[in-house]
Amino acid sequence: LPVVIYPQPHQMVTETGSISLEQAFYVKPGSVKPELQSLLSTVLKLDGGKNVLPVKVQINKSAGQRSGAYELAINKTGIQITAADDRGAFYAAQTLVQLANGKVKLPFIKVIDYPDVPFRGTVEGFYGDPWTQQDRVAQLRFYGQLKLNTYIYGPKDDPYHSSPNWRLHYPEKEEADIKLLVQEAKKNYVDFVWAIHPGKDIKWNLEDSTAVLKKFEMMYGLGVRSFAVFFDDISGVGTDAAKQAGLLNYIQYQFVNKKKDVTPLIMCPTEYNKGWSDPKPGTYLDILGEKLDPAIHIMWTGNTVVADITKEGLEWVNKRIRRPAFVWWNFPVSDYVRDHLLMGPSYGIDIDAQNEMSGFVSNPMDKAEPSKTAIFGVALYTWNMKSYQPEQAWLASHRYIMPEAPEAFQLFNAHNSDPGPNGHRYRRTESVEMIPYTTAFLKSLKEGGYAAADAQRLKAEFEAMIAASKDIPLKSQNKRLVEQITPWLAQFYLLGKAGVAVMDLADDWNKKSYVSAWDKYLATERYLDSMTELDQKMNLNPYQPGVKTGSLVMLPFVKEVLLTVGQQMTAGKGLAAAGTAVQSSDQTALYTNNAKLKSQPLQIGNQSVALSPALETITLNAGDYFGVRLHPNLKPKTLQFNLESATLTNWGGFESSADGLNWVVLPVEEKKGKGLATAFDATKDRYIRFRNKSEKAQNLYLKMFKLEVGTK
Ligand code: LTM
Repeated sequence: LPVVIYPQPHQMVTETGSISLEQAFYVKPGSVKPELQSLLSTVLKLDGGKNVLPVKVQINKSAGQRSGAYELAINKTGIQITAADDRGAFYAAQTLVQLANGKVKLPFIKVIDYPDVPFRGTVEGFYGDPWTQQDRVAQLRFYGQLKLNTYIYGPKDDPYHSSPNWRLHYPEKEEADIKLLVQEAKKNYVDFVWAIHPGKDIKWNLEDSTAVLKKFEMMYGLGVRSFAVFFDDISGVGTDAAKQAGLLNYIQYQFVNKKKDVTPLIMCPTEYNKGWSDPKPGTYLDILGEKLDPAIHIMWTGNTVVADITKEGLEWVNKRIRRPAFVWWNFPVSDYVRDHLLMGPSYGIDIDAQNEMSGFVSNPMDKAEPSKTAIFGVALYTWNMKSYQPEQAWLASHRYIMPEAPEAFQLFNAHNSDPGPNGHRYRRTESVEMIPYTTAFLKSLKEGGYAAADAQRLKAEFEAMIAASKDIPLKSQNKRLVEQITPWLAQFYLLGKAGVAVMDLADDWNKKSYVSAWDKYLATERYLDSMTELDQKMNLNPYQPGVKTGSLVMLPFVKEVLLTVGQQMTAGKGLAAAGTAVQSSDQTALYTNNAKLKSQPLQIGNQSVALSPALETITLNAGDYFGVRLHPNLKPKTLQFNLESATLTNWGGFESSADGLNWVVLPVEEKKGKGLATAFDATKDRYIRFRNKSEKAQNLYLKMFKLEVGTK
């Protein structure tokens, strides 16, 4: 069998011969670090005995070698490790562990290996519940095994990382936890980078510069040796490039240069993607490029906030910031689509971009364990870029992460990968293998028949979904992973059931078993209703509540088959009428002229229509507006809003209209951007919006814009 190691080593040559793992080995006492010794002892017999073979470890930093580079040789004389540093020796041992795991002997082998990207890992940089201590410990161990060396701590909802408490000490319990995490990170040769996010309320004076330094000193006291400063998602005075560079340089001179054992600083700029950056020469990015100390890394998310990473995109920014960007890849983060899981392959990352980046970190989901699927891909990509194949990496990740039920996990992931419509317009492939079958089946069904082979394949897939939703919790040893995907597993089961029922419906209808067909019709409807119920009951976060699965291909397929056969069953009556599309100009829709909001999804419930909340600052230019246009059968009742702007009513106003042309100003009860509007003309009003009435651009946060509605 070929030897497979993750991530794939740069050079690996197997030779004839092997050493039994019954063989005793010997490590000269004191010659290796304790964590290396304990790692080696997980697969080698190190307790001495007769005819021992030596394990020799040599640290030998030769010019130009990266941290983490190593050579490993296994031959009849024993095991030799030569590494650029202790991290490299640790990685050699990780390779050895993978060679030995589940085997009875070690092959004779020569490995020469090194990372392509100097800093590789994750940035816990999402909005929502931060990871737990246990989640983080498990991540750090996972990173060690996959040769990832960077974990940036920056959860947006930690008030001691961001406002209001970035100036303050962590409470005792949190301090103790961070101290333990730093130790765990060290054991796994991961740099624990602590990030501060002071830009929402920072004052550009000595007092606040000192406050940042003091906080870094506190974190240094807990063992932290790597630091970052984030200026993303802020507005106001904090966004000044020259001031930001000034603060970072101050930290560089007053802290990093003095400490000697602190790794290079990382900063996340305010204009962190091309879409949001001022293209004019001499503006924000050029100012950073010119003023920021060259030793400091600058993060970058790509051409947009959530984006593919391309060589050309990086070349563009690198010219401006005058250094290779440190990539902040917003995948598989799901804080803008909280009802979905992003379990698909890590693709859209350019294998020719190695020289354009200094680091590459993935921003994951708030669900730590499920995020490992994508992080596995990132580990393989950043270590050996040219060899990276997203689909292969994804397939391998299932066996690596859930060895007890890899097929079930793969099936679940295959149907849980697209985020659904979202404000970032970021979409992923989903249910790829099934698309030829769903397309062919639907086309022929509409023409009055279908191929049995297509139907069989689809039914088998729905049956496999039912089985997978049971197998995963039953077989997986990873209880935390199962816990984090439980609502989606429940929904997946229902989708499987609905799918089987709908395929049986088509079959019965085809065979003219009309009574049975009607039963299957009702059964499909019941499963779909249960899915809607579950969607309304679980994962009730205030942003994108609910639980979506198979939402790109498999669920629309079930609905379409049900509708098509239903139409055929009622020969154009009843159900067919339900399927008649509403005139598009009548449909409830988003109503805006603002570029950043134009893809913001609507959340349409039984009694409400809301704009899906956005996480980042929204800039409304003079005259810009956003709101909703209602279906003519709906009437507006109450508008609840939270736009988080203390001066909202000084510059903006709420308005309603019957035709989108003539507008009436709505009186509102409002405090600090939060409030209610109720004075609608319920019989006429169809358009409700908020508009920037002033003559200049204004900032706000779209936390809530929710209209209670009734039927006319
Ligand atoms: O991407 C950056 C630099 N900042 C924020 C993240 O905190 C957030 O997780 C992502 C995805 O919503 N978008 C951001 O703008």
